Amino acid sequence: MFNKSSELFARAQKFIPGGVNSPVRAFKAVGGTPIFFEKAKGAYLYDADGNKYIDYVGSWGPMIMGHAFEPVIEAVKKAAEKSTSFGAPTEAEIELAELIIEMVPGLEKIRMVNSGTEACMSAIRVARGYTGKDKIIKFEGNYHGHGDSFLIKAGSGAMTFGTPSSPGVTKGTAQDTLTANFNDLQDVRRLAEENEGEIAAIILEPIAGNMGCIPPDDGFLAGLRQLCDKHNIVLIFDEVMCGFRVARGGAQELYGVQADLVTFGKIIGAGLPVGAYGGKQEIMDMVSPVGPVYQAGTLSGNPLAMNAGLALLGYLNENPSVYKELELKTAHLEEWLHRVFKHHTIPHTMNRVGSMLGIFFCENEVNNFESCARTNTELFGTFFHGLLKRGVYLPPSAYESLFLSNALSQEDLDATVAAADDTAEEMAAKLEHVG
Ligand code: KE4
Repeated sequence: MFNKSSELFARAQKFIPGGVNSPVRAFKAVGGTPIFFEKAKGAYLYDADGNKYIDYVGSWGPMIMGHAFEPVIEAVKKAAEKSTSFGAPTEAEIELAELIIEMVPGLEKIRMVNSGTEACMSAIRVARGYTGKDKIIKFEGNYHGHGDSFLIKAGSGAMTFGTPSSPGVTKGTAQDTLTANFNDLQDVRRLAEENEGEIAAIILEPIAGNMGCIPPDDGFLAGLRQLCDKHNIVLIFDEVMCGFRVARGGAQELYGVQADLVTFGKIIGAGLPVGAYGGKQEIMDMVSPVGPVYQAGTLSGNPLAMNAGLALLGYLNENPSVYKELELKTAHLEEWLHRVFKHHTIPHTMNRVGSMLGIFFCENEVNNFESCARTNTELFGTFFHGLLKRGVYLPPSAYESLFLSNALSQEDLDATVAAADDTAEEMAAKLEHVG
């Protein structure tokens, strides 16, 4: 079933730490051997052993139209024939910047980088340069990449591995990162008042996607906006995950709250390495070479990545019905998974925003880090492997979100529910055994 993946994993571990280039891929949170993939098309992944899977990871978000989406492939092929990089400006960078600014409310200028981490690191540096203040507030369970300032009570892989605050981050750095409870305005208000005049930025995932999927409570984002206005703090929405995923204009459009800076990744590169940060001209013109805040990158604005992003975002911009279709597909999956878990008396909660879906095996509602941490991770492991062996690939961690692609058919959703129903029997038996 997984012989080739097992061989490849053994070989990979000789040369690459943990055999992976990103920790969450190592299956440590769910056990077993990571699957090595060979190809993918539309909603389907094919592993090194030739097994086929219905994909609910989508490379952690970029594959909103499914894998090897024709317009993207064609665009990358064409761009590659003209060289893979110039280290100099190209028209494609302007076109993608223009398109993102057209699609996202409130953006006036944007800078391309090579990852979501770089986008978030740069955004807080600019906020610090713009305000002359050092501290930032982030939220427990939010993940903004592996920049030092963010590896304090972080989500995603950091949470999965129990290292929400990573070694290697200096005390000097850590002291400038304050952590608040997600969806707890009072907690943020307290920190803002206790550190009056010292906070440069509040950065958050407006829809938390790195402790499962947790939407903002009503009024939370608007409350943060008011707090930032009152205390002269830069509000940064990290939309690396939810940007272009939950709506054409991302979370700002969905909730009608405007941040001062927004970070992007994933979908804007259609699977190629791209990040970006942007916002008001007054703030963004702090960035070198216009302003004094330095930020650079050899491959920033890479022509292959720009053309891939243009093809995918261009399609989404011209076909906004995709978001309605994704909404219906994800709502259908959520409803039928709920019926399966209910039928088998499996304690569960699901949170959904558009085509981001969080599945938690616990009795309680989940609206912050503490409640998310109560999810039964062992039971999630059973769920994960039960679906895997039935040809359905979920994110290999209880602290991640599922991402649906518009390539999923009704048959795919039905097959997923059937696999979950079979697996739920195993889960129920495990729960009975535990008593
Ligand atoms: P990257 O540096 O991995 O491109 O982006 C970091 C990042 C920033 N902000 C948000 C909201 C993110 O979700 C991410 C990265 N997401 C994870 C998935 N939970 C990447 C998967 C991985 O680490 O391999």
